[in-house]
Amino acid sequence: MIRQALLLSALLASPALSAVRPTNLQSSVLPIRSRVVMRPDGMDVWSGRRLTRVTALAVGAIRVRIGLEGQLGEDASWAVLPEARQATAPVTPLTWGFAGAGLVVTVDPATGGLTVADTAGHVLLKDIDAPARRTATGGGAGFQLAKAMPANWRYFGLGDKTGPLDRRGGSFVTWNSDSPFQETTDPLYKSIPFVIPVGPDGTAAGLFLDNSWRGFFDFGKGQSDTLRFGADGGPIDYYVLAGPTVKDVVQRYARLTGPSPLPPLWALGFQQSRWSYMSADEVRGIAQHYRQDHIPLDALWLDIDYQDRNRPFTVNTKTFPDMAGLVSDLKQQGIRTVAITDLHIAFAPNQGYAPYDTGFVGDHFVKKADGVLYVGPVWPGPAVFPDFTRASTRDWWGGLYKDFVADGIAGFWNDMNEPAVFNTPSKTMPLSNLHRIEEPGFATRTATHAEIHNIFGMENSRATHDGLLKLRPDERPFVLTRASFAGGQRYAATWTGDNSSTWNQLRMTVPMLLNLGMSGFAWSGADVGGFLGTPSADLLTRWIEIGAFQPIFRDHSAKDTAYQEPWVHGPVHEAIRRRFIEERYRLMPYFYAVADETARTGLPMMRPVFMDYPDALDTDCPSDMVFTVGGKLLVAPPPQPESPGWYDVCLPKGGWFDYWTGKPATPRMRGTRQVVQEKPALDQLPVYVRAGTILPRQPLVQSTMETPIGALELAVYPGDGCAGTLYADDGHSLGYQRGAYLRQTVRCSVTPTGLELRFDKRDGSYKPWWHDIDVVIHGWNGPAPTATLDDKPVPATADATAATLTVRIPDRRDISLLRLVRTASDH
Ligand code: MIG
Repeated sequence: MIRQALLLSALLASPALSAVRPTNLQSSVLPIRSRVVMRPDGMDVWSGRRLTRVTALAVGAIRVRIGLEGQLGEDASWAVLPEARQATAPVTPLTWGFAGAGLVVTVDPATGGLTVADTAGHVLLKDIDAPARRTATGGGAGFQLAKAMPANWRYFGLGDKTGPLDRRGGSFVTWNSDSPFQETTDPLYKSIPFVIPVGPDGTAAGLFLDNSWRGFFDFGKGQSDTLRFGADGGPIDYYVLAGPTVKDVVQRYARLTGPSPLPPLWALGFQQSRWSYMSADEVRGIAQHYRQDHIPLDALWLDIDYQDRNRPFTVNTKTFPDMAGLVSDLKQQGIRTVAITDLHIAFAPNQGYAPYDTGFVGDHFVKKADGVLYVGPVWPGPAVFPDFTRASTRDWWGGLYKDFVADGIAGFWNDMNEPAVFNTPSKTMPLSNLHRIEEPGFATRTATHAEIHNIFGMENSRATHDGLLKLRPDERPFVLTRASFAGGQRYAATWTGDNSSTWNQLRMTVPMLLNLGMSGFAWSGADVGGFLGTPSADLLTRWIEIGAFQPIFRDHSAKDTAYQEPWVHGPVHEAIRRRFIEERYRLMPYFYAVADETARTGLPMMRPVFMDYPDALDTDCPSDMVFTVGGKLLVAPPPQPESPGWYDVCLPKGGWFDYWTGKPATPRMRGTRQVVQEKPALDQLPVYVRAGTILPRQPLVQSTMETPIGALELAVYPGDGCAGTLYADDGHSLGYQRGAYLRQTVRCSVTPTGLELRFDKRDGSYKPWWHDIDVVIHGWNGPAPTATLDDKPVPATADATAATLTVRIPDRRDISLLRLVRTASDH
């Protein structure tokens, strides 16, 4: 035993794994209770009847499937892309294990338990005892796994659960629930069984339990050194993703489950919603108020009361007599319309309600265990529930959008899709209800609601997404879903559901959205101003300030609450709120360039600081409220936003600029940390820019539909690795997938005599709106230099007070060089 252990630790410590000779796997030195059978892409471990199959995948992950009774579950998944599951990687056999996919997996021969390490020898995840065991849950079909939790590791992910950013010490249930929430409410609307363990030096891994049943994750709450997780049924099927960094893990997870696709540009604008604007006239009034007050706005949302008797896919023609007219009038003002379409279909036989009639004829509704149609009460009264796990039902559902699409409605909102059911203690349908599965990889079979529940909302949003794509084949679908599962980011953006108008809940938006972003959902938001209750003037102002830097920026509130549009608290608050919404629009070229990065890599827009600056893991600065936009803008709201006193903001090592003044930040050292102290007045939010950033900005517009007038701005913050990316396309079609985009990197470097700005060659064929570029160099002291663009002189203006230098140049499509040389006397 000891010899074997020494051998294992030597292997794990060895960085040069390729140097390790393949060894005889069926070693007979020790009392062996497990048997390893190598496969070209992994191994099978037999321990008694238990089979553990470990497969190395090309995305840089291993997949572990365990058959406690010798039988593996279906090789199928709602979450993981088939191509990612099927692309396996070759492995190098080791004594009791293998190296492959950037990981080293070893088996404890006594227990069959697995240890997964990286190639540098860091243990990432280690089974405590056996690889899994049965539990009493789910009538004995449940299972549980236990992994060691080293004392100084942190755990992120699981989507928008409540509680601190670090899940350690918490315990959570994965069961999609209609749960208006408070500080510790669990479970919530989405289930994303994905966790990112992170070591103190930033070493990271991913852990994804691919199981749709009711499950749980206990991060050392039950037992402080043990991560326990499991589910009430279904296959034991999980993935361990290689790092080595958090960024790598998030990108691998995106390759496994699909990245959040590029949203339409308008979805990044400011959006106003309410449950509900009760008539077309009221909606027009809101639009008019926005335009009169010059507050930018891109979308207005119609909640359930636009419908006839809360029946999805109907319109109350008394209050909304001309939907197409309303939508087109709003569009004239640069405002898109989004409409809610809940999944529950009114149980209304023989009433000429087409969604029910066609759904019934097509046999599209979920049935009870006895085969009789299931009817449950929701907003329309008695309702039936589409069987979204069937491809044919999703097709039918997608077709229901035909009229709304013809009316020009731009986006759709899938609410209540946990699914929520009224008047029942479980808040959902009976677990014994039967769904039919028609899905490649799965056997065509029925499945109980217990198996399908957590993926039901995701399949609802998939049906909506796919339907919209069929109806408008060249438009990016925009769907907002409340319930979802791992992988659901492929189909829809999401929001955190029913929050409240309290200061605490404003605070909670940050860790919730950060963990959603690390769990694949880059496009997410929390109701700005809070949904339940009425925000004070100060709270709404602060919320708009912070929301302006979060991915989905939508003000929404519940019935029986006061109105919370930006103007409701008078001109002083309105002016502050307007200024922050405007800043969002000025920064739109940067937001959009990050969105392009997200679509290609899976890296979210809103990130924990440590994602780009691992030294931030090492600070003792309060960090749950701090985040970056795309890694370059660091937003540091007050940890006590209701009464900000002085607080420290830790700036990761390296240079930073104050975004608002444009001047270099002047942090003080506190131990090894650089710290700035802040005490922002109500109209201020601390934001810093990383030195070495080039931020694209644009002139103010009232909507992303409006063409900016003037030049594109490139705000240059000199520093190490100085670069920025320009991205543009038409903002709404799929043309970008066929080359109709613009992507261009711009780099800057400080030279002994000044500064140089290099434009790389532009990618893609899209012609942007701008003809000129204003290069604004921050931290420039002294007079204007000699400025030449590809050796031709261009005018440069220095502003001593702002410490900026502005150079106007024509748009640059090709490689070109802007050279700034201080005149000899200024050297
Ligand atoms: O039972 O459609 O979370 O955003 O305004 C409440 C009405 C139903 C819950 C959603 C909320 C929405 C509301 N809905």
